[in-house]
Amino acid sequence: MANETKFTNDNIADRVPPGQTLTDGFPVLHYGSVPYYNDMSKWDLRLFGLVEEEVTLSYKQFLALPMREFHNDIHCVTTWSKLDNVWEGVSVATIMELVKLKPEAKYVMLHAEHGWTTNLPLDDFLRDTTFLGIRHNGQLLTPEHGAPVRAVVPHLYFWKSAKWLRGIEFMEKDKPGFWERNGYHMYGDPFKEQRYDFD
Ligand SMILES: Nc1nc2c(c(=O)[nH]1)N[C@H]1C(S)=C(S)[C@@H](COP(=O)(O)O)O[C@H]1N2
Ligand SMILES: [Mo]
Repeated sequence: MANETKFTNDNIADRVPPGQTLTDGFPVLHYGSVPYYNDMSKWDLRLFGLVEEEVTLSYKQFLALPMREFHNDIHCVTTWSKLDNVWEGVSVATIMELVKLKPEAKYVMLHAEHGWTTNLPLDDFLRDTTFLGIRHNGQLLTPEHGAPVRAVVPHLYFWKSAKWLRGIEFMEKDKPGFWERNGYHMYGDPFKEQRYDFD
């Protein structure tokens, strides 16, 4: 079938988690200030922690990785959901070809600009729906939405989708990231409404 998508209109209700409202806009939400990169030679992406050899990718090296399209729905903990996003980015499978994980690695910390972090289990990071995005709905990411590269982990609340990604750390034990230290849930499944640490 030409133009096939994963989604059909008759299952929209199933795609909206409890307590969420649909938006056609694309709200901008983050803590702190938006980083603007004028000189891309200052940007890199570090793969570190429980790997045999640490890898640092320049922006040029990152852009040379194979990219593909991803279609998903996103769910923000502040109760908006946005369906049918079309992204372009690098799959996690492609990223994982660059490093050899040590067997103890069980969790991931995503590191963003200004020291912002978010944590997730390795298996969630390795899902084939998780990716590092550079484009959203046909446009390069704007600085506000995480340019040049953001993580996208669509099956968890959108705070796990680190904007301005600069590092991926592989860890043995789970550790709270920025919002997780400030009352948000360690895992954040929108369909289970895991919003806060007491949910
Ligand atoms: N680096 C960084 N990434 C971040 C955040 C942040 O504060 N810093 N906020 C998260 C939260 S709470 C949300 S809801 C989404 C919002 O992404 P958007 O502004 O593109 O909609 O980014 C997530 N990624
Ligand atoms: Mo959020």
